[in-house]
Amino acid sequence: MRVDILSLFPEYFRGPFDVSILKRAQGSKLLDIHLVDIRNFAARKGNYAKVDDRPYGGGPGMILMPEPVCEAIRSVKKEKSHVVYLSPQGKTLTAAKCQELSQKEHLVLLCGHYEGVDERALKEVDEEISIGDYVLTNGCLAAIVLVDAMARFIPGVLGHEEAAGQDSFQEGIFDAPHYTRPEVFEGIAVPEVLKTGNHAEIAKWRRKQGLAKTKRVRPELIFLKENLDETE
Ligand code: 4FV
Repeated sequence: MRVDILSLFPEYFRGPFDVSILKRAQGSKLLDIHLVDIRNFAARKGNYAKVDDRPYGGGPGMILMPEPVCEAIRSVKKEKSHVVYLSPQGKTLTAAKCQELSQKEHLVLLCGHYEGVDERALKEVDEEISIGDYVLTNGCLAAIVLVDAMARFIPGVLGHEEAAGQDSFQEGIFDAPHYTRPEVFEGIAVPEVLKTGNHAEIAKWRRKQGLAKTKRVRPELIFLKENLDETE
């Protein structure tokens, strides 16, 4: 999958994409990430490229101008491209959305900066996605989160032992508690059932534990799941 990430700080992405699973995914050409600097599409006065301006109607901060944003999007957009604008005003990112995006041929990610982007630039955007109900200083972080969570669903990105299919939220509920050696840690022993080798019993215990914690911490997920199951 090709991913073009449009931002004002391409250097922001050094690090997260250069290590571990995402580095390996690029090495094996499962993921082809390109960083585009929106400033390269701005009108230049001398060596100054203006990408932001004050908001019409007043108010704090600056707004990303429509021209450089639209030109940057059009510089990479193809027939099969899917353009996502990362912003707090988008639909909240979920595992299901990550799975859906992982099947796209070409993703174009527009990172928000300043107070946001001129609304008219959104005509080039297919959907707006938020990573959560809080405001970041820089939209690049949201793009990193999306690429990371989405890439896990690309076949071959995760080794078999890390299959995304067994993830939290795959069934709409939390993962079960995990244990590894030592068998007893500071007086706390690993639950007996996990040492029985009885896979049916272990799977039952894990599901029960996952459900119990989901009910306690995120009851709305249970509500969603029950409704989802009913509709399936
Ligand atoms: C955000 C979010 C987010 C808004 C102001 C960047 C910031 C600045 N993006 N999910 N939450 N973006 O807070 O996606 O432009």
